[in-house]
Amino acid sequence: MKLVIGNKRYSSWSLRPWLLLKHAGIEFDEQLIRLDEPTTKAEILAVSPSGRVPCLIDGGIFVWETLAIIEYVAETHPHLAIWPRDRAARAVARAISNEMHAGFMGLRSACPMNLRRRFAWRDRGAAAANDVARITQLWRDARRRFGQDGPFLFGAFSAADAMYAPVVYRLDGYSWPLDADIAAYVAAMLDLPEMRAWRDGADQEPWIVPSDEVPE
Ligand SMILES: N[C@@H](CCC(=O)N[C@@H](CS)C(=O)NCC(=O)O)C(=O)O
Repeated sequence: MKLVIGNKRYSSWSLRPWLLLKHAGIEFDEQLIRLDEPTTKAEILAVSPSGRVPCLIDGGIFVWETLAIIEYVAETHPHLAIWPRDRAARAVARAISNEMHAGFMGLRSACPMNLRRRFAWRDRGAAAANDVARITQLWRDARRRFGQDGPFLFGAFSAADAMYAPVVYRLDGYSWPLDADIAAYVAAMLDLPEMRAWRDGADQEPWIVPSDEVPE
């Protein structure tokens, strides 16, 4: 299996399946295509028909779109609890993962993922604040209903945590003020060896993508 990803510093979509595969202990090769270069589009289109990363390649099978990749991994590794085993938990995990995939543009555009910078707290606008309010509500709800057996949204780490991993980096990197229960979840995620490894990878990248740099 090969996972094609973008710059670790910026590519929030690439992080999600990378983290999931690493945390599950699934072996894969990694191909990084540098974003925002003159050759980027052609290089991505050679593997991903949407022209976007991530893309998972398994033999002759090409899977693009993050949630499709996650479902492919779950289907090909049924012995692993990629999604929670409990049906009610799994339904909520899929719902909140889709909610992440389809939305939260306020937060995503006001606070792009940028692992090489830390920002002091300041108001990032109503749209971002509304998104964070909704995200923290759904995290709290998942933890309260299904999180008894571990520090993650559904207790054990699952695809839902992978889907929200870039939000964790954003809340941390933009110094967002957090209630204690949400701060504990963020800390548990940041403490994952795979989250540290992704950040280490980002630290080694010299490349800057100007459109992803927020002026302060
Ligand atoms: N809906 C896609 C979004 C993928 C996406 O937007 N990827 C960005 C990088 S984070 C990308 O490929 N950008 C390159 C480009 O547009 O040229 C998914 O779920 O995978």
